[in-house]
Amino acid sequence: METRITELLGCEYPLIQGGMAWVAEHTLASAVSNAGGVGLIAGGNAPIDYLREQIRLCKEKTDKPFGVNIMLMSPNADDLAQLVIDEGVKVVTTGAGNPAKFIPAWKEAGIKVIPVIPSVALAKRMEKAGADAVVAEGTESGGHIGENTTMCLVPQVVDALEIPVIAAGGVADGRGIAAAFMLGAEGVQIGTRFLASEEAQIHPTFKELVLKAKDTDSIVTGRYTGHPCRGVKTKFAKQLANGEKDGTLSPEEFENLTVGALRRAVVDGNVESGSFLCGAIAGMVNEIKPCADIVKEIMDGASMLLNK
Ligand code: TUI
Repeated sequence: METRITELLGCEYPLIQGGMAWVAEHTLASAVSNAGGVGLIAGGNAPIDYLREQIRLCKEKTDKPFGVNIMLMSPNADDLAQLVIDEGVKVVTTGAGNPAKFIPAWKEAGIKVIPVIPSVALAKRMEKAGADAVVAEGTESGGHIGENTTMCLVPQVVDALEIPVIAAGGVADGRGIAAAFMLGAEGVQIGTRFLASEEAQIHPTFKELVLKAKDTDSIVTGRYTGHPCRGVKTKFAKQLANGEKDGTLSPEEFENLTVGALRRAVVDGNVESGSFLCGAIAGMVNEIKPCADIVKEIMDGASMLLNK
């Protein structure tokens, strides 16, 4: 399935793995790359020395292209922007901000630059700034999200840009890819499906929550802080949502409760105070498999539908 994305990234399939903070480390990223997609290591808020090690370990595990996701709200974003150049990373995606100031240096270093964007306006700014492609991320996605849905956002971004568009949000099988392609996307980004992979180095409780989730089991919290996030509707997430709704939690109290909550979910499996970020498609994820099987199954399904 060749598109401008497979050509741009030098991969077999037009599929990149989501840059999930605390989740996307070298074991997962290399497994997705070895399966023919493009795996990503997530920068999140992690220290630079840890990320340098992750990049080097990933290179040991795969000779296929892989990338790094830079979360632009991280205090380490500037250092990570330089690290990807120093370490010869081939692909960079960005999230939670506008990466325009970094793009010239990344292009100079030969890096393929793919900002994740939640709106047409930002997509246009990224194309002007020199991005090679964009990920148009619908509100169905896990983690930090915008308001527009994948179904509405993707075709509008496709119409507005010349560069290729990767669709994200609500894609977890071949039907999702086929649908994204019908909207004009030339690739997909998939996150939630890989939470339930053998290689995902996350607490078993997190995998269980994803496997058990139904269609209505994700929730968005934190709109009033300016950083809305989608995750599993645990008791803790419902408490946050209620506090936000009825005004019993101020934005400051909300922020205090959620500091470190991603780590508590991913590393500790702590359901009392952890934020288990995942997409609205979690209800469709019912089995833990190796990444190679997940990628093959998804791509076979997509090919079958698109060849019909
Ligand atoms: O970035 C993500 N998803 C994330 S980041 C994350 S870690 C985090 N922790 C606490 C608070 C916030 C994040 C967990 N999940 N997805 C890509 C994405 N980017 N979604 C939305 C955006 C975005 C939002 C605003 C991109 C650009 C943007 O631009 C604003 C501007 O500066 O113009």
